[in-house]
Amino acid sequence: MNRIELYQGDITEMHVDAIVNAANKSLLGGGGVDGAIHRVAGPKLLEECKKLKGCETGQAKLTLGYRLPARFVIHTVGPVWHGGEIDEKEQLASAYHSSLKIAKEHHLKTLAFPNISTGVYAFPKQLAAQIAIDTVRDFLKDDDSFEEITFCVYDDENYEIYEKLLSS
Ligand code: AR6
Repeated sequence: MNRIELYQGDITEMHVDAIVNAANKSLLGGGGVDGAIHRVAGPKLLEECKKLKGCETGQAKLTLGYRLPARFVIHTVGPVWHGGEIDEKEQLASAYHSSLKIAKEHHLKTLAFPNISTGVYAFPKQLAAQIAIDTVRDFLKDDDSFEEITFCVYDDENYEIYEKLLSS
């Protein structure tokens, strides 16, 4: 059974147990997918985020989803791309891994990821997709708790990259 799916669209509309947010270390909102998630979830999400006291790069923290269709939001912080020489690849893998781990700890079955770090944080899309897919596939090898992990892509370039990689 293939438990990895590809979907193109707005992650804030997804009916899953949790959506992952590509946040920054403050966890106090921002632009991109982070801004969209806070807009749809409403002000209670920011209230809860304030209590979390931030998050390190590569780590993840969970909140409720409030007005989102998703029950929970897993906020993770991807690395800013600086050329690839300062552990960006490991940090991106860690952001995916930490999100999966916290989802599993909370017995969540369905999870959707955006393309972490590939917007404002400028991580090369092809490399980011390879790391995302490898990390999720690796996690699912020893796991039977998830029903479905969806890669939610927004732009056509990421859609084409994921479509190719997932079929190989
Ligand atoms: N649904 C799904 N994907 C989306 C959506 C959406 N509604 N909106 C954008 N994307 P980015 P980062 C895609 O910049 O690079 C924020 O200000 C987008 O096309 O949101 O990790 C945070 O607060 C791209 O492929 O996140 C941080 O400061 C992907 O989401 C910083 O940006 C990630 O782009 C994080 O930068």
